[in-house]
Amino acid sequence: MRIDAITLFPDMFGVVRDAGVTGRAHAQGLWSLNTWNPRDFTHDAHRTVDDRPYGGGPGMVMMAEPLTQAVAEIRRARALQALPGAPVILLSPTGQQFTQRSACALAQSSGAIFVCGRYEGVDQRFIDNQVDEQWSLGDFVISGGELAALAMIDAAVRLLPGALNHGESSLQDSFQDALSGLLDSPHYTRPEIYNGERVPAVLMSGNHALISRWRREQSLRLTLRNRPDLIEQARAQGLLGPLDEKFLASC
Ligand code: 9D3
Repeated sequence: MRIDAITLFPDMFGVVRDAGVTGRAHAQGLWSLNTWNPRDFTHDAHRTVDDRPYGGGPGMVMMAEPLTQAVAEIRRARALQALPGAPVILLSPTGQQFTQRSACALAQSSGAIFVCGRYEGVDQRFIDNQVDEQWSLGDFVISGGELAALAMIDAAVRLLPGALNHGESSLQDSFQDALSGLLDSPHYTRPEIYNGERVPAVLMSGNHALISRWRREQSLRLTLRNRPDLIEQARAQGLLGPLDEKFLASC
């Protein structure tokens, strides 16, 4: 998977390229990353990438020309390596919300060209002519597209075959667990007693049927409390059995 990112802050991408699971996957050659600074596609002395909004209003708008030139350069670079075309994805607070489904789709593709906005937004003519999709991280405001792109890259890369150790299963994660559709249950490790608090006895019992049922009930309780929408979804998909319903009724 090849990721290209157009960004005024290329240093921010060092984190995902160099650290943790995504850093190891990068070192293994499972994915590659190239950053492109719009300032390098300007021609004026001040290397201007933004200007004031027509019609007035606060803040600045990213100009179409440097972004368009960057996309053209990325397409040339990809073609030179005989790589297939990649969608241009603008990170935007007005985009479609990114989900685990989006992460799976990205992980199964040959990559994407991420455009990270800064300031108030991007000239609409660039969006109309160059952008295939717009993705948002969720309903909150961050200062630019970079942190959103980093989160999305991380979410996709960890799904690449070979990215996780055997121990680090992505299958049991919340949302990824296609079988349950519930949030993950709590975890405990050594010591057995910490600050006077014991690990739940069931986890020490060696009874795996009992442990499974306990984890299921913890998942149900947590999901009901924090994400009742996911309980509804699981119910609609027929993922809750009579034992689950009985337990939920007792919560
Ligand atoms: C008052 C209008 N603001 C929109 C809510 C202006 C504005 C704020 C922040 C315009 C752009 C930004 C920068 N944010 C992103 O580029 C961004 C983002 C986000 O803020 N939230 C969630 N996902 C994303 S993806 C890119």
